[in-house]
Amino acid sequence: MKLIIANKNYSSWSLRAWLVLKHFSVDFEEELLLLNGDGWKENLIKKTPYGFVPVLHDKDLEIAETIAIIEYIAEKFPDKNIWPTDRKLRAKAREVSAIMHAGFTKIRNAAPMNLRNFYPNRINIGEIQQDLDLIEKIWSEHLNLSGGPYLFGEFCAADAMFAPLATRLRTYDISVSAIVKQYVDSIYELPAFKLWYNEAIKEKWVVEMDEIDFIQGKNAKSD
Ligand SMILES: N[C@@H](CCC(=O)N[C@@H](CS)C(=O)NCC(=O)O)C(=O)O
Repeated sequence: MKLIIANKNYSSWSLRAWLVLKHFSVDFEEELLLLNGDGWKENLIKKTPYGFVPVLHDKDLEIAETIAIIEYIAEKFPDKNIWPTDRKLRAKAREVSAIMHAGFTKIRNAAPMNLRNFYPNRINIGEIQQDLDLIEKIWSEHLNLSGGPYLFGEFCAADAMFAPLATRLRTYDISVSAIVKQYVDSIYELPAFKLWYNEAIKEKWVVEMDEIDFIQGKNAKSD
């Protein structure tokens, strides 16, 4: 199996799929396509079905879209318990993952994943408050029910879906409740996450459109 990903410092969707494969010890190789440099988008269009990563290759099958990749892995390896084993919890894990996949656009746009940097006091909290409230609600509800350290107790696909959001809270030093902060710490403590993170922080490529200076400059211009 091969997973096509992009820059580890910036590519939040790549991180989600990669974390599932790595944490659950699926045997795979990876290929990294750049989100920067001349012709990066043309290259992505050439090498992926829709011009986006991640993409999973399993022999003659090519699957795009993070959720579809995760579901394929969960089906292919049912014993790995990529989703919670309890049916009701599994439904809730899929529910919050779907919310993540379709939403949180305010925080995703205002505060892109940027693992190697630390940018305190840069985000206008008012602009992302709605998303922060949702994070507090979803994470605290499930952490209180499960007792942690992950949303449904053991790490599962829902945690992989939320991992990039957790990193944004740290990168932009966003103040959160104790239970949410503890969850962010648990993501950073996951061995699979550490592997990705240690490679991400060594990367030197800059994806300008994902840098806070660019985003805030751009916003200022369109105001
Ligand atoms: N809905 C897609 C989103 C994938 C996505 O946006 N990936 C980013 C990298 S994190 C990408 O390929 N960006 C290329 C571009 O913006 O043209 C998924 O769930 O996999």
